[in-house]
Amino acid sequence: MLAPGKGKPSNPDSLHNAWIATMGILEKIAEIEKEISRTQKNKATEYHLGLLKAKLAKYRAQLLEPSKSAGAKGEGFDVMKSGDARVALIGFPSVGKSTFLSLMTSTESEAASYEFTTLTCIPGVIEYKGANIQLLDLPGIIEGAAQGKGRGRQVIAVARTADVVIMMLDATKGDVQRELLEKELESVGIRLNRTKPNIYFKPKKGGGLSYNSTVPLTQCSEKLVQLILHEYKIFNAEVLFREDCTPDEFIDVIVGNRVYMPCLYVYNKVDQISMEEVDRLARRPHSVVIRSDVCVHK
Ligand SMILES: Nc1nc2c(ncn2[C@@H]2O[C@H](COP(=O)(O)OP(=O)(O)OP(=O)(O)O)[C@@H](O)[C@H]2O)c(=O)[nH]1
Ligand SMILES: [Mg+2]
Repeated sequence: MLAPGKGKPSNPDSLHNAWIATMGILEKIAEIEKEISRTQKNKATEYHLGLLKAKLAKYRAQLLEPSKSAGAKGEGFDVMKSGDARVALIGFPSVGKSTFLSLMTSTESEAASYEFTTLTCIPGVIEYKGANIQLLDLPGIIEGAAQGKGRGRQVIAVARTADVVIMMLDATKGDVQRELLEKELESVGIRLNRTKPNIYFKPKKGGGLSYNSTVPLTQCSEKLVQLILHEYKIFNAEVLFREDCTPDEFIDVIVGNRVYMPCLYVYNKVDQISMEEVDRLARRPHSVVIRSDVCVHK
């Protein structure tokens, strides 16, 4: 379905073709992921693994290209950026995102005990030391969100525009939610709490590969770099490693459209777990523990 006034109506044939193409790519991604997981990591397999990872990144990029026939799939919600910073609330359904927005801002976002209560993006403003912070409540996302499950793609598109992501987690659900969401965001090129790899990379018109490093490299070699570049049909380029990066980081640099974003892990509903557990979660890096269903007078 297209939003009113956005693009032409989709033709069922082209939608069907787009669906078949997507299924083909998904199958290829699943095959490569399987192969990577059953390949032992050692010196003898490093080239094979590097190549598989380059292929995986390529198929994932194809999956994320907005398809011409499938309408506004890759678009976010229409919410204007405002204030000094934008914070996106990302989390599974019913973890308490809307409760938190209503608690922190003067905006009320409906909260309820059933899943998928929020269906769109609801902005609120937090004023802190003279700064206006735009807090965005978003629909819950689930596994497979990056491939279009639920409103996953739209939610992720909004997350890419944020300055900070708050990953809200249900403290009673253990680490499963966090691992799944990190995987989803990772697969669409969002890198959480990591800095951009310090690699200079410039494709050239000729002259072959000029490969150099200013530090000893333990994870990449000239041959591996060349193999990965060939996968992207790049035969002439200047590559300078300024830190000991992994093949994945090198692939990120070639692909280029990665976003490096700070993420705060917020464990909500700590009233439901033991003090020892609260203490354990609170000591994790980039993590805070909260309870958001408290009544306060604003
Ligand atoms: N025990 C407890 N319950 C909470 C807390 N915060 C929120 N809840 C409850 O959790 C349920 C879901 O809260 P919502 O704020 O609607 O969750 P959401 O993440 O916005 O959910 P979706 O919009 O479906 O993605 C509601 O029944 C809230 O009252 C908390 O800190 N402790
Ligand atoms: Mg909600």
